[in-house]
Formats: sequence, structure tokens, C-alpha cells
Amino acid sequence: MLSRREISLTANMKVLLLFGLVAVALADVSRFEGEKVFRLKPVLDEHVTLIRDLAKNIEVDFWRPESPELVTIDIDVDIRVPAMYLDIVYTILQQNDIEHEVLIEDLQTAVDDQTDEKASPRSHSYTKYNDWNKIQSWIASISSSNPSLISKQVIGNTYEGRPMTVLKLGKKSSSTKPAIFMDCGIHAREWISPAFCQWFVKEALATYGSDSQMTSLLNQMDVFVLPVFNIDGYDYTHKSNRMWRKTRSRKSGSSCIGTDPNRNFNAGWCSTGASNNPCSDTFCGYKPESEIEVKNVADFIRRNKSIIKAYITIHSYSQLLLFPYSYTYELAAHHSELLKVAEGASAALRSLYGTRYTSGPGATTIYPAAGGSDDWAYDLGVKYSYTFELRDTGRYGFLLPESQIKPTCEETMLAVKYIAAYVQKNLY
Ligand code: DDK
Ligand code: ZN
Ligand code: ZN
Repeated sequence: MLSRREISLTANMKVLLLFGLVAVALADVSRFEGEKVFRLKPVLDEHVTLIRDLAKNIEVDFWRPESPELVTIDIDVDIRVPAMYLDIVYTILQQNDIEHEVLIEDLQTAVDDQTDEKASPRSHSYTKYNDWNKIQSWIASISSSNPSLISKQVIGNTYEGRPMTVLKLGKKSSSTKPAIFMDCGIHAREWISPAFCQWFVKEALATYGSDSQMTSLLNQMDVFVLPVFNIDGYDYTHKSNRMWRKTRSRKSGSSCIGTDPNRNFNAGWCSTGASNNPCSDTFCGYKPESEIEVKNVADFIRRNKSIIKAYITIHSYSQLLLFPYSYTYELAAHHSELLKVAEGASAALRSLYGTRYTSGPGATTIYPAAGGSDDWAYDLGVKYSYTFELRDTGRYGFLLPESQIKPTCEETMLAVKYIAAYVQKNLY
């Protein structure tokens, strides 16, 4: 005898078999007509199993959490489903009473709506999503705009040979100053992230001399900004596949491309919340720092270890302010101080438009995930190590409309400035 639930499970599996039992790597399509983004709310172990099985059998792109292994009971699961699989997904959700809603009705429409195409040709703008070409020329022009406040240095090239340029903001000084390191664009599809780094650089230059906090910060400290960490991936999201997350490195032994740079740092590497499968969106790579982009950043931070007092990395989406650890449930040695600063920063952020952030250690606040840059920097000795997950909470996800760039950047400035002020106050 089979229970009703077992029967429906078996039926589902038969349907799934029709689609082949081989895990399918997502095809690199540049159009997303008819695709939907669902939010599933698994409340039973069977729901979790079904969602993972679904991922094994059809092309499902996990937006949150970022891979099927990270799905657990009682969390929201946001997935992108290609049009051809909508019927089977609906059937499985309904037959098994998995609570769900549709976040995005038609993904291509959301992709199109994300950019205001009115003003063409599009030039560089702080309130638009600039492609790599525009960001590269912006880096060149902004870094020569004010030599007493900004300079640039190339820290290495990406896999495909693009230069990774770090901008140094801070009043020129004869002595070495303590510094903050911030990167954006570790993940290619999180477009609001590079937009924030550009905004930060502009604001720092524009408000130096008028905003007392920014003036004092840049007088006493330097801020290193890497506007786009994963340039190859970012370029790829503009030209081929808007939903790409990883780097673009090839490897022998698999036709799948790319490694998750935020699983490739040497911090509990690949022990949890990461995949050994080169086709996975959370592939940890063949060894720590196998990705040249990760190695370049890690080398830069190691070289400047004695002066770097804070590490800030910008992602999206979920509205979280995370700190170590993600690779273990153990609390960081400075847990209460890190939490206190995160809560202060979140309160500052909320004061502008009421946007609510949750703060806490990565492992319990989002999901366990090893090989992250924040954990690595922290274990290296950079005490104030934070990961931002910017707007929104899923209404648009990675496709945050350009109209939200300005408010998102303004509120995030308040949080980053709060952290910077705290670090500055506690220097000596
Ligand atoms: O890399 C991830 O999956 C998210 C950002 Se999209 C962050 C995970 C927690 C911080 C990594 N230690
Ligand atoms: Zn990310
Ligand atoms: Zn994210």
C-alpha cells in the first residue's frame, strides 16, 4: 500500500523521468520569454526533497538560496523556471500542497523593464546600470579627476584578460594611512552592486570638504574600492546571459564554465554550502584561489594586511548585513561587537526610506556557505568584515529597476559610512 502522498510522489517522478534524469546545465540563452520566478515555501521535509529533486531533473535557476543543496524547511525559495517546465512545476506544487507565489510573471518583461531605454545612446550614469565598457572609461576619467583625493592601481587581470583596477580614495599623505577595502560585483548578475561602488566613489569625491564625516574619514584613512570584481561575468550578463553568477573560467574535465568566486576563498573551503560540481552555480573551484580574480584580490589584501582595518563586500538581493562566520555555526571572537556595528549600520540605512535589513552571522542569517571573502578576510585578521545583500527582498530580485538605484545607493551610503566611522573611531 502506498499513502496518497507516496502515490503522488511516484506519479511526479514518472513525469520527471520523461524529462530525463540527467542534471541539465542551464543553457546560455539571452531571452527569457515566458519564464517565471516562483517563491516556494517548503514546510515539510518532503517539500524540501521535492524541490531538490525538481532541480535534479529540470533546468531550475536558484535565485535564493543560490543552489538546491541550500534549501531547507521554512525558508523562502526563489526559483526561475523556463517556460517549457511551467506545467510540470505547477503540477508538482499543487499535488504536494507546496505553498507558492509567482514573484515575476514574465522574466523577459522584467529584464526589459529594468532599464529605462528612453535616453539612447546610453552614456555613463550613476542612476543606470553601466556596462563594463562604460565603467572602464569611467574608472579612467574619475581616477584622473582629482589627483589629491583619488588614484588607481591595477591588481591583476581577469581570466579573460580584463584589468582589475582598485581605486584609492583618501587625502594624499606622506605617511601610510589605515584603510578600508570594499569590493562590488563578485557575482555577475547582482547589478546593483557595481552601481553602488560607482555611487560611493562619486559621493566620496563630491562630499569631501563639505560633509564633515567624509572629510574626516578621507583625511585619516584611505578607502580602496574595486568597482567590479568579476568583470568577465559582468560583461557576460550584459552580452549573453543576464542571469550568470560565476566567473567565466574554463577547466579541463568539464564543459561547464565558471566558479563561484564567493566559494573560492580559503576559508573552510568547500566544506559546506558549496558544490564540487563544476556545473553548479555554487561551484567552489578545484582549489582555494583557483580563480585568478580571487587570487588577485586575496594577494592585494594580504599585501596590505597591516593597514586594512575593514573589509566590505556588496551583493544582492535580500536586504541583509552579514558578518562571519558562514563556514561554521561557531560565533566569531568579536561577535557582539560585529553585531552591534551591523545593527547601528542597519538603523542608519533604515532612517532614510524605512528599508529594513536583518543583521547577523552568515551561517544562521542566510545559509552556511564556505569559501566566502568575508570569512577569509576576518580570519586573516581584518576584524570588521561585512557582506551586504542589498535590495530588494524578491519583488524584482536581481532585476531591480533603475529607478531604485538612487534610493538604494543613498541608503546604503549611510550604512557604509556608519561602519567606516566606527572603524575610524576605534583605530588607536
Ligand atoms: O555568496 C552568497 O551566496 C551570498 C551573497 Se549572493 C552571501 C553568503 C554569505 C556570505 C558569505 N560568507
Ligand atoms: Zn552575491
Ligand atoms: Zn545575494
